[in-house]
Amino acid sequence: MFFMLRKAFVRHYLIKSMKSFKPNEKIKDNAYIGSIEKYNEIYDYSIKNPEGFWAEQAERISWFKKWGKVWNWDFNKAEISWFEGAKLNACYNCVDRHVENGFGNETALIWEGNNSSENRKLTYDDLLREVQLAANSLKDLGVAKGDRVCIYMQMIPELTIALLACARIGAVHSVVFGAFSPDSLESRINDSECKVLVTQDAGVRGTKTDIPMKKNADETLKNTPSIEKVLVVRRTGSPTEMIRGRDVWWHEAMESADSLCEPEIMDAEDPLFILYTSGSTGKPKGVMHTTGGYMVYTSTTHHYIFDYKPGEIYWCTADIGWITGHSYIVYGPMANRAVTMMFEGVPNYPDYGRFWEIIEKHKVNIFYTAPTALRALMKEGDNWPKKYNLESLRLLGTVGEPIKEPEWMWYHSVIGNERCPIVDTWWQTETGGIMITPLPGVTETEPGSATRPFFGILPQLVDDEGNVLEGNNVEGNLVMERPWPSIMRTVYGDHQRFFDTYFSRFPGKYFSGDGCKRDEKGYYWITGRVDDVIIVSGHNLGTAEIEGSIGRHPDVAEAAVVGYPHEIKGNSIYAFVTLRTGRKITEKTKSEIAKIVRADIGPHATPEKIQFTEGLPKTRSGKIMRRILRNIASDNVDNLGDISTLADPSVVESLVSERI
Ligand code: 7RM
Repeated sequence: MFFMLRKAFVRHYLIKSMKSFKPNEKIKDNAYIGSIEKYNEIYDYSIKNPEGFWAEQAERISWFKKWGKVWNWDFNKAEISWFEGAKLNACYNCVDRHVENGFGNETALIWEGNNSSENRKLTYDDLLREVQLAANSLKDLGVAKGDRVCIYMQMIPELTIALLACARIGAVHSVVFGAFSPDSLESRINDSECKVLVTQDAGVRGTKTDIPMKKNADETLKNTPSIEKVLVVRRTGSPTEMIRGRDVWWHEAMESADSLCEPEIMDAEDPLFILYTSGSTGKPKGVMHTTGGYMVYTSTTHHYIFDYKPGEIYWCTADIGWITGHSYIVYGPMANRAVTMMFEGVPNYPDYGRFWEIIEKHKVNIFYTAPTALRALMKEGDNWPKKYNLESLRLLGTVGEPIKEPEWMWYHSVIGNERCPIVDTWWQTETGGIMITPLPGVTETEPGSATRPFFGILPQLVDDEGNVLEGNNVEGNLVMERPWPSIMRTVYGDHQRFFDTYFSRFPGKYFSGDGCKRDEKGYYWITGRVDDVIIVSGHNLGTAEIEGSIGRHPDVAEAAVVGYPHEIKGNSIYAFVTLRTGRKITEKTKSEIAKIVRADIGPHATPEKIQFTEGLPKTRSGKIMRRILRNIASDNVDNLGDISTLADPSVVESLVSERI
């Protein structure tokens, strides 16, 4: 009993902090919003008159033609549109208009290479020139409006240029994270039938100076019939096999391309991009975003949440392979004419001071990173950040998973010198932009809480039966009552799956898949996923995908995968594996399983622990009860919860005693 009480207390303590931090006066005086009263006033207006509010915010975007109706939606059919009939171009908004307004010689992009000796700066003029050449290069390869282009690259300027070039000609980009394996690349290309692949000869990251991107792609391209051409950026100059008639060097294509390319006139609801994210079945979902609402929402949120002022240096450390890079390195900041930074390397190369060195070198003002990076850096002690001058920092942000008090406090005191507000931003690939967040100079923050909804966002907590939990001090499933401009529009090629995943669990509402608590102040505290997705170092991994991969080992009968807390990665993967009868358990089996997962999905999906077991805890209908496995993996075995619905409760005993 004492044990259970203590555990409950510890859990409560971890989730609910006692600390709170008032907005700093200097920030408050200069902030766009600057007081809680003003936030409340605008928030109330945005909820009472959403169409009026979003029509006003939409003015920050340049439209070739305005919309008829601001929104149309029916969550019961998973149908949503914003600014329908309006015309715009995302690339024009991120580049051309800044040049037309006389800001062409201002910096658009600062690129910091893996080694600090490698730097590039592109002005908006430079970007306009490069983007037009790249857009014409794509056209020369046969890409037309509506075609899908897969982009498989590392963090180099050409990646941003490739995105904007697609947007310019109305092609739909599908960025595949550069560390994904050839198999993952293959299924993503085939799912959306991409016509062209843009990649690079080799990648450079940390101590790795020759990541064989093109070679990986070639492996994939044996099984991707839709790909007609491959555009290859030269990054390292490594020997690269080019296939005649299919592969084209980026620099050669750019040389022969026409320098003028008019931006395509797109409808607000024309697709802008597809980005794959793991789901609870093995097949990744192609999250599809459209143009108008996405541009309005990402630019509005970037403006208010990062309180971005002209000339400030803004650095989001995410990879453009994830939604955070799409929305808050490229589209949001560039629509706002920000100076956006892009970093090719990793936080621990050449040493653990790399982030702080870059902040000092480029005088970064706004820094947006992930809790997993903070934990890894915090572990190495305060001397690394203390070696550098971090006085340029004005605002800090986090995203990707719940941030716990120790790393929040470290961020606040050691990095922010107790002077910088921290915006803990909750959102998803599916939401396109930040949904729940503090505002600088406005919100009193508490470590671990994303605090309050952004303008126009109406979150709700519901219990498992869908009953709305009113008032404060409640905990349940996080849903949204209404759409916002950047909500995804469909799962590419599978609208039924879009409906089933997000709108069927709680009819008439968007279900985030996250659990959440609303405290006595009305602040939101995300407690983590309630479905079968594990977040490892900020990467979303579907349990089913990993289980499917483990199952490919010839000795494996069945596998169930869960996450358990990990000091650095946030969560680590624990695999429970049943072997086929008569197969021997050996260390070799373990390493082979790990190898298969690494090859199928990527290194971040490799199980840290593998436990062989005679059986898995299943309900009578055959559904594995992952809740029990999660408790075992987290060593939380005193309180496994109700096991009476199991088909065979006796399996639990051996699972517990043989845990690793
Ligand atoms: C932007 C992004 C989405 C999932 C989401 C949450 C978790 C993200 C926070 C967070 C607590 C946060 N897109 N998550 N941000 N949890 N506090 N500030 O990460 O599609 O890759 O992941 O990430 O579980 O549902 S994502």
